[in-house]
Amino acid sequence: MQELKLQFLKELAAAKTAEALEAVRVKYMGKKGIITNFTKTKDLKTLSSEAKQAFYREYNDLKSFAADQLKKVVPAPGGAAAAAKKGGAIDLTAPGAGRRLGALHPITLTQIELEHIFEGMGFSVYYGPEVESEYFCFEALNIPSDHPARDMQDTFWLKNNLILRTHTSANQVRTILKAGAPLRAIFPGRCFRYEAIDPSHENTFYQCEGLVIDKNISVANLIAVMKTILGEVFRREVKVRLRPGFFPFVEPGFELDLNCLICGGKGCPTCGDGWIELIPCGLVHPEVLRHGGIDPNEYSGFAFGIGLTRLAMMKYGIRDIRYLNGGDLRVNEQFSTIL
Ligand code: FA5
Repeated sequence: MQELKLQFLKELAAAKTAEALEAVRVKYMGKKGIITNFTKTKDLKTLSSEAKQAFYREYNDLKSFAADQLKKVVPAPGGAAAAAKKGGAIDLTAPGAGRRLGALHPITLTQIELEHIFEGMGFSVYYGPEVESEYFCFEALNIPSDHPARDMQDTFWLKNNLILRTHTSANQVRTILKAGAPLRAIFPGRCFRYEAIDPSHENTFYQCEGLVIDKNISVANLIAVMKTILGEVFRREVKVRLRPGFFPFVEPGFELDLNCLICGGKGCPTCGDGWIELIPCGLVHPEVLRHGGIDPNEYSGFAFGIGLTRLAMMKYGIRDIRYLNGGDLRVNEQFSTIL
């Protein structure tokens, strides 16, 4: 449903005329629309009653969300003619009702752009759950409960022992189990950490994980993909540095830092020392492959975790991460013409 929602939003934002908006309405919310008929395409018989309830709750939210979005931009059926019939004459001198078009959030814009670039390179896009189990977030990634690496990501725990995922890496083993090998996938999404907030740290932020599993994968493949992505996103020469980094689910592991585009590398409150930590990465640890049922003697792979929120900041010159979650329309409205 997340995918469907994003697809709907993309098409709605791309529709620039009344006809195009109406076509989007019919496609998704018309009598034979994709959202209207979404439940018919799913086999719900096997679901437990709680799962069914959760499914319908999410579906109803999606329907009202789509209806609300459409209400904002699609004119009422019949428009002025219908109004004239109902209430008699219309005052043609009255000011128009005005139509305030919304704008996609800069993080959403960056996510859509990354999805397009990766899809062009043969990657599939998966979205994992934000409420996650300890197993997929840590254990399956070679981080047992007593491992000091858990302290690197301060975790929000729920009362039922589930957690808010601290990183999109939580989707690695889930996806391997679902899609098997060979695999080329990205998983963009929201992550949560109990963090002290500053210009480059939020408690709620986005990452875009990437995972490639195939035969004879090496660090050279990883670097080639990283270079291509940064070239496509920034469309200009950017300075990066690669240094060793430790993550229990990759070996070897690296930190790819971007020379700060806010200060040009001089050092500023956003980056500190002129470099911004952007894409940790490395070759997939054999233990992770084993958790996914893959033989590490046959397959190898690489993984990376793009700091999507920070990438949006660098791309659009946003110097403080707090602007992005602040809900100040003056920030968002600056992006209304981009797509
Ligand atoms: C991780 O989360 C690893 N899962 C990344 C990874 C994936 C490594 C695959 C190896 C292989 P880290 O904690 O460094 O790593 O976060 C990754 C990126 O997310 C950071 O470089 C940064 O850009 C972004 N990030 C992390 N914490 C925050 C935060 N509090 N606010 C904003 N962005 C953040």
